[in-house]
Amino acid sequence: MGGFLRILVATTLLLLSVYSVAGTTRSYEFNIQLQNVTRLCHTRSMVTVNRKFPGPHIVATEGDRLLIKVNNHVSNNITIHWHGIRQLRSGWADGPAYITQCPIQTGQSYVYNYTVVGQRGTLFWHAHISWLRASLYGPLIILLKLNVPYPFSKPYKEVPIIFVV
Ligand SMILES: *[C@@H]1O[C@H](CO)[C@@H](O)[C@H](O)[C@H]1NC(C)=O
Ligand SMILES: *[C@@H]1O[C@H](CO)[C@@H](O)[C@H](O)[C@H]1NC(C)=O
Ligand SMILES: *[C@@H]1O[C@H](CO)[C@@H](O)[C@H](O)[C@H]1NC(C)=O
Ligand SMILES: [Cu+2]
Repeated sequence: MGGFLRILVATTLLLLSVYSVAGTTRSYEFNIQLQNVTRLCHTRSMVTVNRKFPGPHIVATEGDRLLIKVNNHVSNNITIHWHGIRQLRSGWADGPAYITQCPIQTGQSYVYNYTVVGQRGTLFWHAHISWLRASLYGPLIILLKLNVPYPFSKPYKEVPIIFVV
């Protein structure tokens, strides 16, 4: 292999490894919609994400960037907060209405854009305006980087459980 080609290959491998350390981008779409939900024989019309209650799982690996596009199709103003995520230089993605952003109004969209740095485990996301968190919430799971072991023996299975009080 020629010297130049060898340098080119080495540079490419270096760039690839830097890229994998920097993490990937994961995109989600949250459609805020009304949905009839039945629990214990009673049916209620509720504000939901993607017609699911609880809402969808967000899954990321430590170091990833998350892009979550929220489209508001209901008459309420909406914001979503990523509970426990340290927003490093991305405060406008934190979610509290009238504190870090104006609410997403009916028919409008907003892209929450942030990286997950130095954190792992199961957190959750919820609405951060009025009482909408009563039906707008779901798990936010941050996986360990590849080849990083659990700080305990590897579980046989993982099931997210959300306690709402
Ligand atoms: C919920 O149920 C009511 C009554 O059956 C119906 O009028 C309404 O369209 C339903 N809403 C949705 C979002 O399915
Ligand atoms: C929705 O947000 C807008 C902009 O902040 C505000 O003017 C309006 O009063 C809000 N609507 C409701 C129902 O809170
Ligand atoms: C997300 O934020 C990064 C860093 O500020 C920026 O480079 C990128 O363009 C943003 N992406 C979107 C879709 O807003
Ligand atoms: Cu919270």
